Amino acid sequence: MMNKDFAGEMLTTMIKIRLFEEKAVELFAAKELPGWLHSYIGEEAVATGVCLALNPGDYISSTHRGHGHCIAKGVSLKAMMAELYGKKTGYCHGRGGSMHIADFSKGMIGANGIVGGGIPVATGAALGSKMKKMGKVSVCFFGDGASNQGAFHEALNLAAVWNLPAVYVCENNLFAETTPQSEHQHINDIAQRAVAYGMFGDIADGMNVLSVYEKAKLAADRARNGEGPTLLECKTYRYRGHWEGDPQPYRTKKEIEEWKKKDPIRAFQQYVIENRLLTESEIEKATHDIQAEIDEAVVYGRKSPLADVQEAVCSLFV
Ligand SMILES: Cc1ncc(C[n+]2csc(CCOP(=O)(O)OP(=O)(O)O)c2C)c(N)n1
Repeated sequence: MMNKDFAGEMLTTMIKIRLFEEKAVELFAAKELPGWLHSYIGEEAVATGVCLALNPGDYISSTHRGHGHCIAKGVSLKAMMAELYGKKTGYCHGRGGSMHIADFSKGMIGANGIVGGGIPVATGAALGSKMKKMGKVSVCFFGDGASNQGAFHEALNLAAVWNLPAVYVCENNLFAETTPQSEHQHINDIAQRAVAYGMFGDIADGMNVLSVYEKAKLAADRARNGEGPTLLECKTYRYRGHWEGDPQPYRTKKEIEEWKKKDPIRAFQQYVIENRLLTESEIEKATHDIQAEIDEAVVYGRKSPLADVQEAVCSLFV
């Protein structure tokens, strides 16, 4: 039910993801962050709507574009930023970087640089939850490209056969790296694939956090009530390149600008103001506080020590 607190949580989660990502982009361009960076800007409504439909103990697995999922599940911005910096105080002690953040205490069971890699992981967690009668739902996020991986088909088939409490959230942002969806699969709606496994398939407007929340809540409730898994496709769009530095010859600036008109944060901000759930000054204050939290995380990441060289070597070989 929409009330002031819930609307505030939805909006601030999306703003936190956007501002974190903008800062990460800036730091990466300044060569402060090593490795690779895949920005989630534009897709904030998906992680936010799905994670707010879950209980704190529920599981999520994520992808190479995973910062938004982590933030929506409540992980520490400091430990995340430190991991992006490759520092000892990061989630993986600086060994994993941007694509490998996990925080089991928050139910965030792992981001994954292997496309589709998180799908069997979340399926295993769903199986564990069912076998141990834990009552937890397991969600995995993945892209349209990942829906062509063998792991996707195997995992969804087993989840249906075993009636697992799983929700498969496909973030269809219309591109798999540089390949448009129309060139890598012969369907528009990935949710159609649910039929092949005998599970429920649904579609949400991934630029509308309320649409995502509503569909994710239905799917999570079904999973928790023993009614089996769901394939939930969220139609979305990434504003930036596949990776930071991507020259993007595969799409036009006009297309990007068209999608920005549907910006999920601006749209929801308008909704909460029109419905008198929040005021502009409340939103301004919340945004200011979030920026301060992110700036603190950056200082923490910057100042933290690098991991010891010995830690880079597996203890088996020392
Ligand atoms: C198994 C595997 N194959 C290829 C790659 C290289 N790769 C990284 S991201 C990506 C595209 C993924 O597209 P999609 O699943 O749609 O996610 P998106 O990047 O759009 O969020 C590819 C092919 C990889 N990391 N892992």
